[in-house]
Amino acid sequence: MKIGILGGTFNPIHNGHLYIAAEAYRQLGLDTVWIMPDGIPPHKGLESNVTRFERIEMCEAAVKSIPYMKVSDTEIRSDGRSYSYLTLTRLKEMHPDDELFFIIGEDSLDMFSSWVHPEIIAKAVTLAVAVRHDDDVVRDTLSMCSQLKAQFGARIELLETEYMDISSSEIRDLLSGGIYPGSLGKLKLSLPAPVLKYIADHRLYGCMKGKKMSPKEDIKPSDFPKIKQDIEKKLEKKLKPSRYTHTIGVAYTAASLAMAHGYPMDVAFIAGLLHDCAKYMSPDELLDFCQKKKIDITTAEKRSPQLLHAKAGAYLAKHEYGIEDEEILNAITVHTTGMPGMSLLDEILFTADYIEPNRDKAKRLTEIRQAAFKNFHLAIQMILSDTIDYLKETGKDIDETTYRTYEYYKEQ
Ligand code: DGI
Ligand code: FE
Ligand code: FE
Repeated sequence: MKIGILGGTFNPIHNGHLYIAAEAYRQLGLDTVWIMPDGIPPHKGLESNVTRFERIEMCEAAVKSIPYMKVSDTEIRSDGRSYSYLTLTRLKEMHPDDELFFIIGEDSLDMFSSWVHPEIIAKAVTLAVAVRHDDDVVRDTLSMCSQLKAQFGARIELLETEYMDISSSEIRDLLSGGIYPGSLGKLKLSLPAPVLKYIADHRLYGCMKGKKMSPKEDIKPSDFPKIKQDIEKKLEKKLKPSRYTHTIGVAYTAASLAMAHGYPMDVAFIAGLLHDCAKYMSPDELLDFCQKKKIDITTAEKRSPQLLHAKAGAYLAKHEYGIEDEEILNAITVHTTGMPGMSLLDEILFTADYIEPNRDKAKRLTEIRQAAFKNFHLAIQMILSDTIDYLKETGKDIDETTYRTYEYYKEQ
């Protein structure tokens, strides 16, 4: 087999990386290309506090729809310093009968002789060098190639590529200003859609900074206990004791799911606390309230007004509890019926509401609880399927959104 290996920090992976990988595949007739994120590179620390787990998941999201690419965790698992010569010899030992192509840019070729043990690398792999389509650059690269061939016996293949004006550091800069209409165009051009979604869902690179938690400021770890306490005090006065107990259960379960799936746990906790904050209202009161506040009411909600506690809850969270974070407000809005393509926080809240420890009526609870931490989307699909069954059995009207959400997660 001919295997291409594209190493890098991938912080984050972007379309420039995928382009080079695809050109190597095409021009060299490779069978597969492995995207291999590094551990902590010897020469630089990471500038953002993105974890290796998040970098690898972004890579996985990026290659998901490309059949010939996969993500290799060989290097990222090696703790600490990861020198290319070590990783590449290990890979060669693991695949003695395959031909390995180490894909690098022409700028890295200049540095090659200063890498640790270039002669070992030259033995283990063929270098596939992406060269910008430019006469001067090609000429310089060719002369560098003959030098390296003579010095190390390197095997080198050239890849003709177009220059792409994309860099991870520029993407990080752009993201740190927030995802808003002005930055979205460039971000969409630079990043595969599933990677951009992952970044937004997991709030990486400060991209949600513009969205405030409260009128005052974002939740800082030091503010969290106070915000939590204030909301709890208010809720305890508003809700029946059993509803309050459920609420606390949802908050802690949402925080646990956030830990498991890589979402800020304090944000998930606040969403959990407030999700049923409108539950003290009767169906008639909910209808009244929503009419007064000009919240639109669907036919399904007219027939089953208790569904409106979700929308009314989001309204109260904003106006009574001072929450401005759109992600939290949206998660509350959709917590009862779900929504196709929910955000990570939506999914966390939707699931926490169903599985929190005080719940005991639903069937398959043990299975669903376990799935929620192991195969998240399967858990969501099970919840929707069981909810629809339950609503049918009890002769209740099923909101069209619930159906559409079920169809969506069945496909996932
Ligand atoms: O507010 P909670 O009781 O904690 O939980 P929830 O917000 O998920 O509401 C649960 C109720 O909502 C449960 O009885 C099922 C019902 N429900 C969910 N989807 C639909 C629905 N009810 C109707 N009528 N139609 C739906 O599509
Ligand atoms: Fe609810
Ligand atoms: Fe609830």
